[in-house]
Amino acid sequence: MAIIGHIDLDSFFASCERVRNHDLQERGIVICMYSGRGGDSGAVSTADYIAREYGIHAGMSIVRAKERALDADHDIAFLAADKTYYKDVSHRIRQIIEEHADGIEVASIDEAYVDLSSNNTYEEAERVVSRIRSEIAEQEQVTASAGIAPNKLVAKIASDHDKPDGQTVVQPDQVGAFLADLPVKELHGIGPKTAATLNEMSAETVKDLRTIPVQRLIARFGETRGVAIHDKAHGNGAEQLERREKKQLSRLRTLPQDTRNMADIRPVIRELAQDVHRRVKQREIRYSRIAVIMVTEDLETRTRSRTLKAATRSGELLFRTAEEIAAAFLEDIDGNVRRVGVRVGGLEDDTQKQLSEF
Ligand code: TTP
Ligand code: MG
Repeated sequence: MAIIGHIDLDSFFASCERVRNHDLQERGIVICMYSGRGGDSGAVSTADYIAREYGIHAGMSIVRAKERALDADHDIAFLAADKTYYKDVSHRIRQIIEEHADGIEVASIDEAYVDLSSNNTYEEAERVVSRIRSEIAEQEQVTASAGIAPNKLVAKIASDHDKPDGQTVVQPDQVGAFLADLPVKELHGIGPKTAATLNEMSAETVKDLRTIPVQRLIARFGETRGVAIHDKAHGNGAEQLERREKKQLSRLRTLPQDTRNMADIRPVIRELAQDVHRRVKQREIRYSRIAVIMVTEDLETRTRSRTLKAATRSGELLFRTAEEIAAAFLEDIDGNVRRVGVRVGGLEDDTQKQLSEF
């Protein structure tokens, strides 16, 4: 059975600005997309959770937001959006997520679905998501909220349930109750126009919507859309992510303590190699490049790789090679190592299984 996670970063653009500007620690933040027509012409891109308390939100005109800020008890900073910077942060966060999940579907600059189905229980899936969120917070100082549910539709709604910095689990038998009292517009894919029509049909909440026979929805919205709305009301959504194959697979781990002793690092490399190898087997692929990643105590990330003569799916070769790379790599690193990682690249389908064994 599928277990899907949805991870959405909290007031993303504003959070990014707070990370790089210490003057903003205590202030509210509004990120603006200026129209280029001069003055304050333009719209609010996002507001942080302080500014939201004063009714400032995405989509509002900057002029209006500034009016509200005047009446606020907080000092609120207005900043122009810097998309290039947010994309960099987003990209790094995506890599953190990829290290933990079997599959990822990036839905926007600040949200991604993750496939957690290889976990046996919701408890295990929850632990994986907690770890992803704490690594994002630790490495990028940005908080994320998450939903864990049987499909994408419910996971997305669940990630919004306890924002900011929250995590909500909706197990299959809880889906009905979880959705029941939500306004219909909260169902992803039901826009304001459809919601208004449904309200006219006296469906305010999802629970109301469930009482409308599918035939009536089809008569009103057409076959495809009518069925889709009916499905959403019952919490039925996609259980599979859109497949975007990863070009490499990696696992990283923070060492129990900073060290440059190979005897401490070797067992971690072995575990990481086993983890990566497990996923290589699951995906029925072969790899032709092996890399070791080392994050030093001053948080610099360095990578060293080796290309094999032929693609393989051997786990033993992966461990041995990663170990060799790591030992040589340590010679070139000053000071201690904080995190290590193992990565495979040059991935291809394992169509010639027998030949590739060695
Ligand atoms: P959202 O995830 O919708 O919003 P958010 O991350 O700011 O806040 P939340 O904590 O509720 O998730 O959007 C992600 C980013 O996309 C947001 O930081 C800024 C940008 N964005 C716009 O530029 N315009 C918009 O209208 C919206 C909604 C978002
Ligand atoms: Mg967000």
